[in-house]
Amino acid sequence: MKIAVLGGDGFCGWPSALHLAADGHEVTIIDNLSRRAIGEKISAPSLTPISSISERIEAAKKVGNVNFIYCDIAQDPGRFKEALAAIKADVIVHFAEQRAAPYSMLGDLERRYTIDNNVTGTNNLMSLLVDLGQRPHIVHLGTMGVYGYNDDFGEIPEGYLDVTVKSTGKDVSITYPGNPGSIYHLTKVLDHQMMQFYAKNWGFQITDLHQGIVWGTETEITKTDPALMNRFDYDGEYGTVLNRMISQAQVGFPLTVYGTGGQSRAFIHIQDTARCIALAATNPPEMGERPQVFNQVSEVHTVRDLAQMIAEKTGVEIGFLDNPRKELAENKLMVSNEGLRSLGFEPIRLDEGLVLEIEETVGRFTDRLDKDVILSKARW
Ligand code: USQ
Repeated sequence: MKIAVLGGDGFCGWPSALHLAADGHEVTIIDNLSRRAIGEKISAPSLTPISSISERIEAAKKVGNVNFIYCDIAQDPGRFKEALAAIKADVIVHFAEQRAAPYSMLGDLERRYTIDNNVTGTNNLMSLLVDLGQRPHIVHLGTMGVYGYNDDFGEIPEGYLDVTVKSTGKDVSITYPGNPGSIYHLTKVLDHQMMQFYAKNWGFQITDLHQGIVWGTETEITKTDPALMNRFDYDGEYGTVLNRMISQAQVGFPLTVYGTGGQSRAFIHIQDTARCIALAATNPPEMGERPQVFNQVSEVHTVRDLAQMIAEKTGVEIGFLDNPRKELAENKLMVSNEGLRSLGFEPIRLDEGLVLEIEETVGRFTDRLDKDVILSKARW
């Protein structure tokens, strides 16, 4: 198939694009390189050395058919339209969004940038496809954070909740109530609503992947060539919790557990992200149906349990910090991941991959770690 990967230079987009190319698809990455630019602006470097986009694409040609178009899909709809018209994609995977919750909560500029970039980018995509008369399968990277973390509705289903309406007694399936915890998470709630409208009105096939917190760095493919290496974020704004703690352990920095660490979250390894994207891309819903939702998650842990696991394996201390975020101090989390499992998804387990990650990837680059960027500046 012809597959366009929007945001294919980022942490999840890059290994997913390579995986799709290795599967034999013709892949075009569309990206404005904003992740690299924000990294420089806020001094949030990747722990791993990553190649320039031209070096990446040259190396990717050995994996499969990969091309690159520089385009800002939110700011430059004209160029974006030309690219979509030329590619005529069968599938469009949409990662092209500002993806860090703490970054989105730093201040007015970052709140507006995140909303403008993410919501306009998604609307531009859908709206341009309407005018072009194209109906590719859209695979959108959403987040588990759209559901929020109260456990009033029991196990979190995949996108939709079966309820009985009190006044009529009718059984209906409604969109799971959005309960975002940051401006970033809010944009994914808005994206979902928008895509639901486009599917209903213009007949699209859409898959929304509500993904958990990604950990790990490399996939089987990115490991094969230093020019293909994936980025690894450990700073206070872009680093996700498990990768942050893995890297902190390497330099003896007390593990930054926010609050009691009783926050339960869903996790997935980066290799599984790439696999799930490929599974989703090749399994579209029926045309015009409301978006199909898969919860792209492997397992659930509390932050505290993860910190203990890393402390036991490495001997580093746990440093409990006042929680800079507005979130439940303790929560239960049960999540269904039936959709992807029914398509054959067999997740990598955290206890199997953790030591390997610490030793093989992060351990090689600890001299590049800047302790000054570990603590988060965002407060809400
Ligand atoms: N946390 C700590 N210590 C840290 C960093 C985080 O205790 O040093 C805690 C946070 O308070 C939070 C949990 O760990 O309770 C997760 O934080 P995170 O920064 O790893 O994840 P989050 O901000 O939710 O965002 C990340 C990605 C985002 C993705 C989301 C999936 O940046 O793109 O959508 O994970 S999910 O959280 O399932 O919505």
